[in-house]
Amino acid sequence: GSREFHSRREETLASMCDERARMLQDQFNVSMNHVHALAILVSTFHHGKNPSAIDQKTFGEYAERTSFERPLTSGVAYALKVVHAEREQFEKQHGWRIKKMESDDQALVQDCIPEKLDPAPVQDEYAPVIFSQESVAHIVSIDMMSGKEDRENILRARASGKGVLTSPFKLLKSNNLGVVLTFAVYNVPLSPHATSEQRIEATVGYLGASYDVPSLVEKLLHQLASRQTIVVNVYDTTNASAPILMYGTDVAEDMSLFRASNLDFGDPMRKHEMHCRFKQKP
Ligand code: WA2
Repeated sequence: GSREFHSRREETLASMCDERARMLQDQFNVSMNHVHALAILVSTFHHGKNPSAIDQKTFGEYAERTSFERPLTSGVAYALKVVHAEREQFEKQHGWRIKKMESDDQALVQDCIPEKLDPAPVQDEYAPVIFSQESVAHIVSIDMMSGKEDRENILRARASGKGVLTSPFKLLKSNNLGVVLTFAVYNVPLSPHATSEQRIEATVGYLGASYDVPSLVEKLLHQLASRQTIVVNVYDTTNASAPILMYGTDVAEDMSLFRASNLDFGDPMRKHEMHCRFKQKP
């Protein structure tokens, strides 16, 4: 009867949605592990060797050649922790000023032409990007602590020692919403029981990856059949009363059959869900 038909449809939708959510979550988890390994690479071969065995060219090539290991990421970069007393020496050594992300002309920031950005105003400390994959070369020299989402991520990453995620925000040089994943790099191996003060003290930099969510989810779903069958949306549901749409087009909550599958991106501070519907009404 129609009830049986309805529950069959419900089961089909649930299993299709759960499968897609699981695929996205697994790909995210794989790339998160590789970003973590890159943080250890920088710790070992940049901070652990004198002279360093990594420069921009080496980092860029290695990042590019291993990008197949990080599905869903649009690029990786490394920002150094620089305290104010070291700023002048740092800028001399690199031959450029530390830039700030904010500007009176927001278009300059979004287009991200570092030569046109203002030098960072005096701060206790900075996080200028020194190494990057070619795809995010436009953030080199920018102080990542001068952007709200990047700054919060940096502070949380170094105090926790875990990989942490931003809320969705508009990435530089992109028209889409994305998220940034950050791991802190420490100058000594820390015990899992180290306090956050010990972690902050031992911090030397921040390895981050950016995820351009809409284009990357699109790529993932494209590989699957069923694109004709279901509509997929991805939300950041950290604030349950104000979910943020990260992928798809928002539809007014109608009463049609829909499934919410949980997505675990490994940061307990953030919640995500995949919502699926059938395209055709029965
Ligand atoms: N990476 C790429 N595009 C961005 C961005 C970012 N952050 N922020 C805004 N647009 C080097 O956590 C350290 C990367 C930040 C890492």
